[in-house]
Amino acid sequence: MTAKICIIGLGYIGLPTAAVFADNGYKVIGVDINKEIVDNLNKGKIIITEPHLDKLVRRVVDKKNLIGVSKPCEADVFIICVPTPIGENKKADLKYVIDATSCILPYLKKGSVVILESTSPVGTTKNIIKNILKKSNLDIGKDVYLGYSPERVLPGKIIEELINNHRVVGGINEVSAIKIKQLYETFVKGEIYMTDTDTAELVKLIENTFRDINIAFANELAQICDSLEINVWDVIKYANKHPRVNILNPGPGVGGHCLAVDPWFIVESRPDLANLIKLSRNINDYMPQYMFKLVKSLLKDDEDNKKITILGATYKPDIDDVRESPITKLINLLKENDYEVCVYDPYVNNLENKVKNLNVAVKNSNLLILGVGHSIFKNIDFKELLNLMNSNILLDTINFLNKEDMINIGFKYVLLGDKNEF
Ligand code: SAJ
Repeated sequence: MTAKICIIGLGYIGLPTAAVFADNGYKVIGVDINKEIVDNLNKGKIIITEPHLDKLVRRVVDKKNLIGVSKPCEADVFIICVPTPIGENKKADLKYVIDATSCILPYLKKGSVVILESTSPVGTTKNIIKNILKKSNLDIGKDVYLGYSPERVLPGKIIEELINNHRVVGGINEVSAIKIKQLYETFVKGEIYMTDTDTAELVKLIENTFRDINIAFANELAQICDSLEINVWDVIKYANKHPRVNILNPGPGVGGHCLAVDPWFIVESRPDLANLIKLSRNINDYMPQYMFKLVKSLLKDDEDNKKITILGATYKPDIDDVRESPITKLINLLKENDYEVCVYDPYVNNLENKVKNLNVAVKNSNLLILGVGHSIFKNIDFKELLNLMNSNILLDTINFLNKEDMINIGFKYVLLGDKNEF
């Protein structure tokens, strides 16, 4: 008989995971404390934007393979996919993980499998989760199998990557790792590597930390190039022609709920040793302020030059997610300093200062900022926008636009990391 799976947390990871398991014949119960998510799910609808997810969810809900509920229930497998935010102190807040684990206690039985998917500090599965599960009086590792199985999916490509990426599974013992591997093998086409839970937790953290450090390097280079009057984009392009060099792109900062958060979990474990990791986080976190300084210098602190229009507010292109977005941080800095900010982002609904009509957002603007490179922005008629503006200054934070084209239209084109003096 096919196992019944209970997935706790129906966010960006839990919902796609639930849908993919359901599509592979499992009876899946999706649990979320957010009533809107659950009610929509039971109507076959989703409230996030993610390619192919809507159709998949509709299909599995119609087949009754996936249902949404607000509390966990009896099942064979429990997968915890709840958020692990950081607090003001930059330490992981494990409240949701602890609550979710406690909630499944009454439903544990001999043979149950418990899997943590949430990105967590090293030791969370082996210490915190295991200790809570022990309250069931079952032998954790023998009666109940426990492990950590992190996702690696890229927002915008979640379904594709859920199925095709390799996976690392950590068990609190070998039999737990084998059980979990067997479960994911039903849909994962990549390799599944087995290890212990501490290793799997650190692997997940260092993947995002590796990327964060590399982006910090690019962001530091952008600042150095501005001051040396060299174009950072050319520097990176030519350096990357070396067979063993692959520098990432600078930008207005690093957002999302992964790169901007996960490295802190390593710093939390070893603050005395995680120097490079911490420094990189701080470099990336500084970028919205660097953008703000650049904006101030472009507008020359003139009282009459206060209207700024920003295109894009999400943390990266072609998604609707604004979590930790560097552009929303820049918006706040500008507002705190009395700039009038209009934001145009067709992907985001609930956003302060959002103006739905692009022309209205741009009218009488003193500065146009390209914050996010949504593909649809390629279709914008920038000449028309220039005619509506009160100035001709265009700040491209991501090297999205063609410099020559913009100059030919009549813009004063300013690019992050391209000889900006301030
Ligand atoms: N960014 C840059 N420069 C770059 C690349 C990205 O500034 O060259 C910025 C983006 O604009 C964005 C942030 O970094 O603000 C993060 O974007 P991302 O596309 O690098 O990653 P995420 O956060 O959408 O997804 C990451 C992925 N991790 C890695 O690539 C190592 C994904 O595979 C993980 O599953 C996901 O985190 C997660 O859930 O942990």
